Parts: sequence; structure tokens; C-alpha cells
Amino acid sequence: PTAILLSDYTPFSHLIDHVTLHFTLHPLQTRVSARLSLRPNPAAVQGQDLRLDGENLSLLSLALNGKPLAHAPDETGLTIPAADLPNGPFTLETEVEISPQTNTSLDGLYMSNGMYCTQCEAQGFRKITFYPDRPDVMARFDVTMDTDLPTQLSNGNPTGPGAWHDPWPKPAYLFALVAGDLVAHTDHFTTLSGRRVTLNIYTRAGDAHKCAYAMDSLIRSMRWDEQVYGREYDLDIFNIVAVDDFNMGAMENKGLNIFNSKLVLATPDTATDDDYARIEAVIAHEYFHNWTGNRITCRDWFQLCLKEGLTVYRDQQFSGDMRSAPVKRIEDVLALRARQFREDGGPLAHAVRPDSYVEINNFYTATIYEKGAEVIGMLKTLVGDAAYADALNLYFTRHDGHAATIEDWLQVFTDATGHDLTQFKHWYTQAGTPHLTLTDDFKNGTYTLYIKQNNPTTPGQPHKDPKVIPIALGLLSTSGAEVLPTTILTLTQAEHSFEFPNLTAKPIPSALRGFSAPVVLHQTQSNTDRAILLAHDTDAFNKCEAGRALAKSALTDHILHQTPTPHDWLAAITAVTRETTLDPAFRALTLRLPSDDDIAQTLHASGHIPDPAAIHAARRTLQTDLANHLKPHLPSLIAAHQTPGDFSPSAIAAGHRAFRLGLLSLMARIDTAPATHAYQNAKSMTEQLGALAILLDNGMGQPELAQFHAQWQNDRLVMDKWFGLQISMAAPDHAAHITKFLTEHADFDWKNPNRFRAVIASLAANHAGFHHASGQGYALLADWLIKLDPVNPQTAARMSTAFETWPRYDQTRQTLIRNELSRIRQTPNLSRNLGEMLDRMLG
Ligand code: B3K
Ligand code: ZN
Repeated sequence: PTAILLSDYTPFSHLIDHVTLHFTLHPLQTRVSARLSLRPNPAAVQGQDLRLDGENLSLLSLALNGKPLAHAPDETGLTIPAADLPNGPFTLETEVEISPQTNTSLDGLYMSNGMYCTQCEAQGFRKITFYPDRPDVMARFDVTMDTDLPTQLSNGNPTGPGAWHDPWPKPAYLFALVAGDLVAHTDHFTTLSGRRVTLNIYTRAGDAHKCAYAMDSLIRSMRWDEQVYGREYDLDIFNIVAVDDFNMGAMENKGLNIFNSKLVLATPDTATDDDYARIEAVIAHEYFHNWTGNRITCRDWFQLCLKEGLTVYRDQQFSGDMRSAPVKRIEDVLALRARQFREDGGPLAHAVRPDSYVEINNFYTATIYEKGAEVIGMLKTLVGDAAYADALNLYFTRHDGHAATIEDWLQVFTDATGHDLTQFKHWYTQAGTPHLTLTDDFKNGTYTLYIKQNNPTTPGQPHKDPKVIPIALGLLSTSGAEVLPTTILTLTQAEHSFEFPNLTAKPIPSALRGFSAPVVLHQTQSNTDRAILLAHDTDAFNKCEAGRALAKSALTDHILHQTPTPHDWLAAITAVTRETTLDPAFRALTLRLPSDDDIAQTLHASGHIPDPAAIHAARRTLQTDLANHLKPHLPSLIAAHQTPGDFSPSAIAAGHRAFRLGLLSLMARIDTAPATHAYQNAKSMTEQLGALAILLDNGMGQPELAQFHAQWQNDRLVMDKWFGLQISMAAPDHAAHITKFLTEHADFDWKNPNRFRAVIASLAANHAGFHHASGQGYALLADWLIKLDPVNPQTAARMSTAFETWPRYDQTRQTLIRNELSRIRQTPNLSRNLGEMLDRMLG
């Protein structure tokens, strides 16, 4: 398969003014009739053939302006030669047959539990009908369907039973159709200009009572987008459908969002606080796409970050406003480092706007999404809040109804704010995480900060230019007073120095406040300075970061030099843990030790080869030492953070629960009885699952595991947790074995992506278990990727990223992993998806 190049972009030969689709639904023989109103595109080269994409379609009939044509499709589509095409407008009619029931890829039209549903982004529409399946072809759609199923949905506004009209031109990837026997949870929203919009969340019967939080999140999202971005909803109806078999989280189809049911359904006893937060964020994300993605879409798939980076940025802002902004920021940065820095530091590194791909579905990555959002955050920091708002308004007016590019986006900022963004654009085109090294000195009352940036090479990009990097800096005195409030330093060159005169003593720098740029910071900080920052920094992110720096140095010193747990770390964490004026959610984050994978990443970045077993052991030793140090305070703290009264999903209540579970988990290093008690008395899934995790982590919990199974065996989403937890909490020596055992469980439905992920991704997430010296974890994952690939290539390819960190490890592990990658690569008929991932990882 050949690579698609950004530099090869040309406009499509034709424009499509209108599309009429009629579906005669049948599990094995669905008929799709399409009528396209076309005309030559004045912006394209004239006299071209008309090339339509199409995959796995049986063509039944083809007619142009009512006259039958005899052209036969090939493997990837259908060509109508220029000689057969009129110079002006014409109509093309096709009828095809497809088989949704046997479509296991969950891409295109497929079936889930007797329901018909679609997933068209990025290139699923070509599995439904012959069409120019590219985002810059925007058309108005009318859809009708024939089926006995009572719920019949498509995009836009309803015009009759099973009939839909979408007044907004859209690319084919935003098409959706759903037919099933569903129930609606209904509410309404009145927009800023007074239009009343009907809101429905459709689920299978029996799940309707689990939609309240998703609906509440939707209403808050709609209001927030009006208030903060001035964006109003533009149809009479907004529908969401929950689907059990879904490859990702959710999809922003115009007026008909389709969601993985795990991101819709929630009750206190079945969903954790993390689930609630995810539901709120993803409901918002998909809703926000209505403007950033749908009204303004992408010219081509290289521009994916145009909609995804911006929409993630917007959903992060929203969650920050709904919850605690500092806590949200800390969580987002931890996730960015865990997923995006990991990707950027390995063989799969790619630019936020890549310039080549083989399979576009492989590029729905942490880099495009989360780093794409960070780039927008930096842009906002550089131009300022007011200018950012002006630029966004200009973006919405200038590009509404169009398919835009990153160049368009940056031009809007230049025009609205006067900033030259030529150098800033490197953030979009050059992959890799910049490393900054900070050194300083203090002479004659002047503090000088020296900052060097180093941009490591990434696959295919040996040369990097210095980037524009906004660094939010504050300075503290050794007594913890802020002597310089947050100031933005802007780096543009490889080396800079910044002077701060008129100081009486050498200050402590608090650099990269709020994580003002997605970079790795190297600075030699004493533990004393870190403890001062942890106690006194006014910036919540850096306050928490100082605690992590202390923990990381304690962990790495222990791993590399067997240094005993330092008292200054124990004392500093104890002080924060007992500081009642601090948000419990913040204290919970400070209490949490860096993950094994994070420690491995840190060791690798400082030139060491991580030993997964040693990392695992060190982390447990530190936890036990911390538990013993905190022991006198644990019982009273645990008691103080019991959430009284009825369950609330609020961030505050969730913060208490998270903190209490963090304390219980430390307590369990000394005594598991409180965790057992917490399990038996749990009033929410957060508490029940959290307590069970603690028990399993300490080699206990078998009776509770059986009890949990008995209680929840009929709830698919809760059973995913039951599967996943046993693996993620398994001791390193047992992880592969338990995984294998669970794949033989009667309820292991491996064709369901949620269940597959619950089992297989949990193995990959168990760092010491997956990287066990035996290589069993690697072999097991490889076996399952080989098995899944022919059935669901998208999910198989995504799961293969578990191997992306292979260059970090020792020679033996590298060889074991590379052998597995080669073994998978040699499988006959491997998908383009998995094939590309393996080629990139093997290099
Ligand atoms: N745009 C979709 C993702 C589609 C993934 C296609 N493989 C969901 C989202 O980002 O909102
Ligand atoms: Zn998105």
C-alpha cells in the first residue's frame, strides 16, 4: 500500500449540491440507492474523470441523467470516464447492496445487538455507497429508510417517519444512520436566540434511566458554547445514540452523535467518578464539534488536528470551568505525558499535522488530539485571551461552511492579532517533544536564568528548528513568598538568558507554570527547593509537580542506587496530605506516585535502561514507607473523607472519594481490613471498584471478586471493569496467566471492542506484567492482534501501540518484542491498518 501525501492534494473534480439516499435495511442484503447532483468544480482542472470511492459494494445499477451506464467498479471504487460526463450539472444514480450483519470492522454500516448503526469517519462512507469520500466535498443530504424497526434516525431535522433532511452541507464522514428498537430519554434546550431544540438520548430498553448525567452534560455544554464561544446550535433536534459495539469513544455526526455506551450510561452504582468525568468531557467534545469540525471541517485528513486539537482544547476548558480548573489541568498534563510524550519519544512519533499516511485511522492519536490542544493553549498564551477570542470569531465567520487547513487557521490568528506565526508553525509540522534545560546563577542582586532547547530527531525528521516556547515563570523566596508573579518568557532560539534584577537573595524558580508548553524540563533542583515549592507555590500545577519531582527522584535513586526513602519527601507529602485547606482532589493527586510507565519513561529520558520489575518493586517500597510514615494520621483522615448523604457526581464529592481511596490504599500496605470494610459498605461504583482494586493489589480480594461477579454479571459495562481490574492489578508474575485465563472465560466476547480492550489493554497497562522477562505478555498480545486483525483492523492497530516503547528496554526485551512484531508482520493478508503500525514500529 502506498502512502498518501499532503503535497499531492488537489481539489475534487466535481461539486455535489445534493445527495438523496434511500436505505432498504436488511441484515445481509441492505440496498442503498443514491442520487447525487453533481457539477464540475470550477476550482479544479476541467475535463477530469469522475472517480468515486467504494469498498465491498455490489453495484446493482448505475445511471447518469437517467441513462444506464455499464462501467464496472474496481477494488476501491468506480470511475466514470470524462467522455461520459456533461460539462454542466448532472445526476448520477447508483444502487448497491451491502451486508451490515457481516461487517465486523464496525466501520461503515454495521449491526450491534440488532441495531443498525454507522461509523463513517474517516473513510466508512465508501462502504455504504459510491461517493467521493473526502472531507472537502460538502453536500446537503436527504435520507429515507425502509425497515420494521421503530426508531429510524439520520442527520438533520425529521421530515416524516424515517425521513430526514439536513440543511447544512457536510462531508460524507459526518453521515449517520441508526435503526433499532430504542427508547429515548428526552429533554429540551432553548438557544440564545430563543429556538427550542429537542434533545434525545436513545438507548436499549432498560438503559433509559442511565442517561440523566449525559443529558445534563449536554445541556451544560450547549449553554457553555453560547456563553464562552458565542456558538449556537443550528438544528431543531439533537440526537445521541448509545451503541455497545463501537471502536472508539464517540462520533460527532451532524445532529446524530453516536456514542460508545460506556460514555453515555451512568448511575452511581454502575459508573465511577472517572466515568462521570469522561462522559461529561466526551458529550461536550462531540457537541462542540458541531462548530469546530462540522460547520468548519477539514480540507483533507492531514488537517485532522484542525478539528480535533481545537475541540479537545474546548472540552478541556469546559471541564475546567465545570470542575476544578487546576485539578483538571494536572490530570490533562499527566495524561499528555503518559500517552503523547510516550508516542513522541518512540517510533510512532509524528507531527501534529503529518504530511504522509498509509491508513488515516492510525492517526487518531494523542499527538493529533492532545498535543494539538496544547498547541492551541500556547497560541492563546502568546496572543492573550482577548486576541484569542477575536481570532476565534474571525475563524467562525471566515470559514463557516468550508473545509479549512492549518494555514487558514494560522492566517486567522495573524490577521486578527498581528502576530507573525511562521516560526510557531513548527509546532504543527515538526514531531517530537522539546527538551529544555534550565540553569541559573545569582550575582549582585541579579538572578539569571539560562534556558536551552533541544529538539530530538524523530522518524523521518532528522533536522528540527528551534520552536517558539512560552514559559510561564514565577520566582519564590526561600521562605516561600512569591517575589515574581507569573510572567511569560518567550523562547525563540536554541539558547536564551533572562535577567531579574533587584533581588535580595537567590530565588527559587517555578518554571513552566500551568505546564505552559508541552516540553520536558530538565533542571537541577534540590529536594529542599522542591519541598518549598510543594508547600508554597501559588501555581497549583507546579505545586503538585514539585511533589512529583520529589517522588520521582526518590524512586529513581532507589532504583539506581538503592537509596532509602528520603525523609524530606515523606515529610512534605505528609504535610500536604494533612493540609485541610487544600482541595481533596488535589491532595489525592499529590498522594499518587508516578506510574510504573512514567518512571520507565523518566529513566529512559535520563539515559538509563528501565528494569520493569525493579520499578515495580521500588514503587511498592515507597508506598509502604509512606504508609508507615502517615500511619498515625490515616484512620482519622479516612474517617473525615467519608462522603455523607446521597451520592453526588460533583467534582467536590468525587475529590473526597478519590482522596479517601488513596488513603485506604496506603492503609492497605499495613492493614487491609479498612479496605475490606470499604468494599462491603460501598455506596457507589467508585468506592466498590476502588476498594476491590486495593484488595487485589495486595494479593487479597478473591471473595469480593466472586461477589462482584455475582452482583454485576448482567451489566456489560460493569463486567468490563471486572475483567480489566483483575489484570491491571495482577502481580507481575501472574498478569499474563490471568489474562490468558480470562480470555477463556465464557463472557470474553473478543469481538466487542470494550471487552477486548478491558482484557488486552489492561495487560498492556500492567507495566511489569506486560514487560515480564519471560516475554509471555508480548506473545499473548501478539497472538490476539493476529486474531483480531481480520475481524476489526482498527482496534487491532490501535492496540499494537502497546509495543511502541520497545526502544526503551534492554536488549533481551527489545529482541523479544521485535520478534513478536515480525511474527505479526508475516501474517498473511494483514490489514493496511496493522501493517502500517508494524512497519513504523519496526522502522
Ligand atoms: N471524530 C471521532 C473520531 C473518529 C475516529 C475514526 N477512526 C471522534 C472525536 O474525535 O470526537
Ligand atoms: Zn473529536
